Amino acid sequence: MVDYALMNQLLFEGKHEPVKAMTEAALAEGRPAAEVLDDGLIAGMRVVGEDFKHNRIFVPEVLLAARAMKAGMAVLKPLLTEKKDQRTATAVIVMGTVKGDLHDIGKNLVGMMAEGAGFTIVDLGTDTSAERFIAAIKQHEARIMGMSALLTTTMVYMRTVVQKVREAGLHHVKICIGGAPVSAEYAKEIGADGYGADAASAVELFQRLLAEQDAQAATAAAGGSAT
Ligand code: B1M
Repeated sequence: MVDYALMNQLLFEGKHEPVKAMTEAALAEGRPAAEVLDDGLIAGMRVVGEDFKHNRIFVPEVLLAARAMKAGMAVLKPLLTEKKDQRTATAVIVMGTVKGDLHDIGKNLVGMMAEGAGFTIVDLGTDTSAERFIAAIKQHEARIMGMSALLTTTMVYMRTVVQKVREAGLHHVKICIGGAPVSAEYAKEIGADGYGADAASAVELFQRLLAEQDAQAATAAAGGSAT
């Protein structure tokens, strides 16, 4: 039986092949993908974060741990992205990590889970400027935009993106933010429509905002005002 504590340790040590094999083995044992993700992978990465913070490990070790995390995520991806809800299938979400920021593990997870919930994801990757977000929203007629930031130095750029998206006349697009240093309060402060603490709550947020958008469109079509 797969031992999650050992899996966490192997992830910490950056052993990507064993982490991949243990992810496969856990699924073969019938463990749910969400459990393998939370207890096998994310829990290991949490320890990496703590040790990084206290200078017990450094960027090279973190890079190896990130590679191991991604190896496990690649195994889980088909299960997490398997479409479970067709009602949201036409809704496009443009996602990206903001300018100056290269962290993409959390953003990728949110994208996978949202895809599993039926959304179509346009992933702009990392280091994404406001201009790239705006161009992608227009090109793909996105209804939602998701921004991720993991650094206190890059989260401030989210405010710029919100401003520029609104200045571009894209008032109907719902803007969501997430990432370790941000919060619901910060989302409100910068004029975003919502904050997701983790991938599951981000997907719930997307679904709620989509329903709100549909209700607003219906009210507008009926010639009323959304009060
Ligand atoms: Co970086 N790093 N890092 N790092 N790194 C942090 C963020 C840090 C907190 C570590 C620490 O000190 N404890 C710290 C930031 C401190 C701060 O800003 N105050 C830090 C630092 C300092 C740095 C560098 C500056 C280090 C250096 O070079 N000296 C550098 C910056 C590079 C850059 O971006 N320009 C750097 C580099 C790196 C690596 C490249 C080595 C690597 C990233 C690899 C990659 O992503 N491809 C890395 C990693 C792995 C981390 C930690 C250890 C782990 C992040 C992670 O993947 N977590 C991180 C420590 C930490 O976060 N405590 C750290 C797992 C992931 C599942 O969680 O990303 O939080 P998370 O995503 C969650 C939620 O936040 C939410 O849902 C996800 C799933 O549950 N969510 C969203 C995320 N995005 C969302 C978007 C949404 C909704 C929800 O949209 C709507």
